Order: sequence, then structure tokens, then C-alpha cells
Amino acid sequence: MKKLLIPTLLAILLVITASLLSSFLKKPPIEKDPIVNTVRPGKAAAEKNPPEKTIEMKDFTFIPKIIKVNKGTKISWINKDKIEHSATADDKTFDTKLIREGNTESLVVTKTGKITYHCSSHPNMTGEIHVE
Ligand SMILES: [Cu+2]
Repeated sequence: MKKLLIPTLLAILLVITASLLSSFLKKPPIEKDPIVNTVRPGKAAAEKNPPEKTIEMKDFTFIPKIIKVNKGTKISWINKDKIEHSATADDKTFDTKLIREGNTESLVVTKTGKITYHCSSHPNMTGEIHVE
């Protein structure tokens, strides 16, 4: 009888462990926080319509030359010169490529910090974006 005790105890322990484990694994997923669900559509909408800033390319100048924006802002460059200009980040993180007269190129800034940029055709044509 004594010889059977240990294997029996082990078997019981195994059954308990297994049932605990399976009940843990079968646990339904935690219900989604309703706050998250109500926030989500608004957040998605905000991403679709981010705040916007427009920079003109006029007379070989970015106007305004320096802008301060919040992270997530959409920045658009519109070329008002007859000659093509680009907005090319000095560190190459972005490049609108050459923009023709009357055309616009946009991007959304996703990182904070200072971005300096220039026109690829006219290196003296420079601008700065300060992202907060
Ligand atoms: Cu240019």
C-alpha cells in the first residue's frame, strides 16, 4: 500500500496541474476596454485629417522659411515659381522630388526634432521644420 502512495499522489498532482493549466489556457480573452473602442474611430479620423501647414515655394524661397509644428502635422509644399523646386531633407529622410509650378507635395511629420531641408536644384534655397 505504501508503495502506491507516492505514484498516486503524483498522479493527483498531475491531474490538478493539468486542470489548472487547461482552465488557465481556456480563459476567455479579457474583454476589450470600451474606452479604447470609443477612442479608436476618433483617432483614426484624426490620422486621416491631420493638422496641416502649407509652405510656398516662391521667388526661390520657402515661405515661411522656418515653421514650428506638432508631431503628426501634414506639411504641404506648393510651388508658385515657374521653375521646379523640391523639398529635400538634408539628411535625406524625405524628398518631395521636383515639384512643378502649381503642384503640391505633402508629407506627415512623425518624429520630433529639427529637420533642415533644401531644394535639390537650388542648394541656397533652404528651410527648417521644428517638430514638437
Ligand atoms: Cu529650387
